[in-house]
Amino acid sequence: MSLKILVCGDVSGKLDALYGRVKRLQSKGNNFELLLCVGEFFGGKDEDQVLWKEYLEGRKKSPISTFILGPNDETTESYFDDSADDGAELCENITHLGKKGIFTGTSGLKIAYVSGTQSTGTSTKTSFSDDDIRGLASQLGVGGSEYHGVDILMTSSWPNGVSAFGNSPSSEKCKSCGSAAIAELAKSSKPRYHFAGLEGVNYERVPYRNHTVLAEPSRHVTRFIALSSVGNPNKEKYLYAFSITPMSLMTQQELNSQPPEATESPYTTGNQTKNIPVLVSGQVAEQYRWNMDTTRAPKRKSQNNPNQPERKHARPQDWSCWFCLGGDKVEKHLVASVGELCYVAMAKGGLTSDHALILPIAHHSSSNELPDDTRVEVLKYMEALRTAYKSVGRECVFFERNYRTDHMQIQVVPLPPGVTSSQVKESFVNLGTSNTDRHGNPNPIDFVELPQRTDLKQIIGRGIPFFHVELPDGTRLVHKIQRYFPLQFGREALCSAPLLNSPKRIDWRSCALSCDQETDLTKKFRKFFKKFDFSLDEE
Ligand SMILES: *[C@@H]1O[C@H](CO)[C@@H](O)[C@H](O)[C@H]1NC(C)=O
Ligand SMILES: *[C@@H]1O[C@H](CO)[C@@H](O)[C@H](O)[C@H]1NC(C)=O
Ligand SMILES: CC(=O)N[C@H]1CO[C@H](CO)[C@@H](O)[C@@H]1O
Ligand SMILES: [Zn+2]
Repeated sequence: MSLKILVCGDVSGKLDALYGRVKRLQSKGNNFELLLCVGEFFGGKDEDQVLWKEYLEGRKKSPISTFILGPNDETTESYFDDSADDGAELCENITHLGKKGIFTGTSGLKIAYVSGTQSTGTSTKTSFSDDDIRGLASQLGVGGSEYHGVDILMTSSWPNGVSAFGNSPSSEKCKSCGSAAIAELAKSSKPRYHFAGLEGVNYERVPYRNHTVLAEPSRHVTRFIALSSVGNPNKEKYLYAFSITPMSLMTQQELNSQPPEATESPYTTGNQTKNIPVLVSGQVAEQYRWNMDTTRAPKRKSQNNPNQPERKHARPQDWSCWFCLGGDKVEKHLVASVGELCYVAMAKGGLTSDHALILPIAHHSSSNELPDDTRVEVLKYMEALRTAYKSVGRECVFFERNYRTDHMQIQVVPLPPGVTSSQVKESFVNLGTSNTDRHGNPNPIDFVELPQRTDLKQIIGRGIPFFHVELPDGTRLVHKIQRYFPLQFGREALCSAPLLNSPKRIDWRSCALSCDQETDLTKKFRKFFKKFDFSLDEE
């Protein structure tokens, strides 16, 4: 049973604007269960007081049951009278939740909440103390064997450090804003959704895990969403609509399914940066060449020579990244070829048995951010792979999605013999045209064709998300990602009938193989690619 919920950032007294918006959504047939407001609900100005009086006296009415936090500073304390700590119904359909607590809806949805900002000492009407947070944690029963998490955590303040390992918030100040105690609470209480306000910034972090991969059984992920304020001048999102089934009604499997883009928890304990040697890319490559084929002596004598000056572009590895070749998580058995600065791996759940990836060894987010030497090697691998597939009568497509990923991957997918570039183009363009957003509204993905010899960087600025595809005839199409972009888009286009004709393979998870099968594919691929693999050349 799924419930539709609305969450709003700071209302700051703009009740008419908020409820006007809610009524329009309701009039389109959306039946929302409740509206949760984080941050500051009331405004400090005289006119805000006047408007509120209309609601208090019943001349205006809230069209939805609304649950609010507050106060967060002195200017709005007076609205709450004696309810600041324990909460109260302020008027019909507007309820103040109070300073902190747990609220369970009739539907079984469990919501924990904390209002205010972090106090430097004892708690006040507008701030919470460490004791408040500990009190809430024990009320929830966190740490106990029966505790599995809450559906929603509402806090006015951001948790400090939430963007670590994730996408960056648009505002620089939000990389360090927020409360350490809220971060601690988010970590221990493991909400499925965590909402915050007060910063006037919309930030939707990619989901993060609440378990250590391989070392612990999987748990549900957390989605942290910060909302901007009602009527903000930048038109940033302040109202978030979503559907949720209370966790108490879900199977373990449903609850714990992991979105492919999930990251490490931003609140991991221990000092992640400690004991991590800074490696030089060439050294990592050498290590891997050893691991892959221990019968072969290393050939690049110069690299083992301690007198050799270090490479110019020494880049640290990110130990938590799945694709950093020097990191802890890279799946070694999928690695097929290792060059100086790039490597080739088999795609997990590939579209074909020889669907490969080209990746930089060091942590670079996209082909737009690569240093020149790395870019040159990427092109070398592209050419080598193109030639290899051609030798068996197949053309290939390269595509890259620089969105919700922070380590560049170029996907290389060989096509069945006879498929033409115009068929491939048509498939990508048609799928783009018919794209809809999460709510089913048209949201076409439009492509621009890159002129020959034009660098992607000239069209798409650094740091801007994009989707790029290169057809067999060298035509390159690029889409600048502005809003929601379907993560499986490239796979879906290639799975269409004239191309691979394999609609069941769109989701990589449905193509997942066992580790043994993957090892086998990698071996076969290495054998196939050997003749074309320049990384194996004797110097
Ligand atoms: C109060 O909220 C409920 C449930 O969200 C809604 O059905 C009802 O119409 C609201 N009351 C008013 C006066 O709009
Ligand atoms: C983590 O380690 C680094 C380097 O040793 C140090 O500078 C930093 O202060 C440490 N951070 C914490 C939270 O201990
Ligand atoms: C409470 C809890 O188990 N938190 C864990 C969430 O996941 C990270 C790993 O990503 C662990 O380090 C935390 O301890
Ligand atoms: Zn990486």
